[in-house]
Amino acid sequence: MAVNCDMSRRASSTVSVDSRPSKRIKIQVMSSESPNSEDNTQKILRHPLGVKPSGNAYTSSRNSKSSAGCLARLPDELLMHLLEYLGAEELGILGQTCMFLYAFCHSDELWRSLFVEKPPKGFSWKGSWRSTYLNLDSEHCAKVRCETVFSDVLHRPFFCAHAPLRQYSESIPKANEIPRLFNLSEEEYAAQWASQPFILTAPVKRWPIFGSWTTESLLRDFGCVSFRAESVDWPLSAYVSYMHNQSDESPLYLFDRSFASKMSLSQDSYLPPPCFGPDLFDCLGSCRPDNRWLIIGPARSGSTFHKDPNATSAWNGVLTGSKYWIMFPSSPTLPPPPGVIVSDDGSEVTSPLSIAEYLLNFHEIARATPGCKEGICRAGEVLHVPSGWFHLVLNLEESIAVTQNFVPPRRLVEVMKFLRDSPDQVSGFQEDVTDPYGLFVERLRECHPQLLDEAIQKLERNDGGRARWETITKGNAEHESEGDFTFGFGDDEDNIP
Ligand SMILES: O=C(O)CCC(=O)C(=O)O
Ligand SMILES: [Fe+2]
Repeated sequence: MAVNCDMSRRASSTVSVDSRPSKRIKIQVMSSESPNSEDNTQKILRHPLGVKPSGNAYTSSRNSKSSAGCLARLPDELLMHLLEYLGAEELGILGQTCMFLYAFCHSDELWRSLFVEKPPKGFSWKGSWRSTYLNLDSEHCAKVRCETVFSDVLHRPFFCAHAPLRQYSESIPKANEIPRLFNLSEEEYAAQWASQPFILTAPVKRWPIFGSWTTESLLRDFGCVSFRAESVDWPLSAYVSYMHNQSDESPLYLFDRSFASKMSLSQDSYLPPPCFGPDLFDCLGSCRPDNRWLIIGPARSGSTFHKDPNATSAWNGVLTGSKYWIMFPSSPTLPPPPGVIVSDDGSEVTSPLSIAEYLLNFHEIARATPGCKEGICRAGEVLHVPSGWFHLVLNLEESIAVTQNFVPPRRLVEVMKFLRDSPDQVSGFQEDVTDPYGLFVERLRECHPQLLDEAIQKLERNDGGRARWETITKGNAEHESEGDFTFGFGDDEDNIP
């Protein structure tokens, strides 16, 4: 009998391994629980090749690993890393040598990497990365049973690709709920909400594209247009056929910043919800960094924990489907969300686990962590992401959304500080913009001189605070009790709900 063990695996990959070898299969649920029960994480899923979790080796009289020759001496993680260096032909040959290596060489994540590195021209999606890369129809895919292969490296991604996730979006504790409002005025946003997450239920329903953009209508009108999905550019028709027939642990996510020109969108196809007011990056004109994206993905796709670029704020309007959000404020004195690692200088946010693995391992502790905010943004609603907030997003169903990043006057100082103090982390500007901070200050001086003056004063006050903080913390041990002094922009207390 297969047992699902909760072993940790792959320490670093952000793209996850998926071992499904061919077309979508119906997963057998080998449990007495009702198939509709949401508490399914303990249910035992059968891997398409019959691979079982490592722990099962202890009760089995046979273990195929022993026939893998000297490769059997390697831990599975290392073997998988080695296989990442092989090409398609080598994987094919090695995979024919024994059942154990057959299972490893079928790992779909290996084939996903090969595909992404060098996409075959004019491919059609065949249900798995391997069969698409090799242009194999399912009837031409051998199905070798690998019942005596025991490997978490192969089984865990499969388990994560199928473990029910919807339950994590349910029973949100009252204190964690992201407020859901009908609408806000510009004044209300500036006065009370610029540093808080919230969901608005009115504005998106007024967009001309709301109701008219569905997967089917986009496929009809833009099927031949290529969109960016992570590191590949695919015609929408190829992406939709992938989306409808895949079972990756981390499904490829369409995230395209040039959609408006590709789709010849008119100015009024959608408008930013008015409450967000002016976007101060507008004064950069054509030099502004990327600021809007079309997002399409299947259920279980989404975004792992991150903060938005350049300390900008964002809104994310859902046109179809629904998204579960879990968010945390950040500040120099707050730890990052559980399971998220931030480098000392704050420049790198590492969230090494897939969304499924994160939810399986960290959701409970994340939900109980002070500051945690959660909510479901449904079709016709828009969610506000305040500058600097960590967020993880899970599509509960196939979803289409539009997101836009902006600089509201109330968060100008954060953006200026980021551009000034973290130039190596600034992103999205064209290469010829060599000094984003200098350019922004210059343009603000022309367009919003008063806002600039106020922001510079706050920055200077903050710099003074920082200098004082550094004096206190550097070798001045008798002042250590002042260690709870924090520097901020005066508004920062509203960062913490
Ligand atoms: O829809 C998503 O996956 C979230 C995108 C995102 O991170 C954002 O809008 O800031
Ligand atoms: Fe984001």
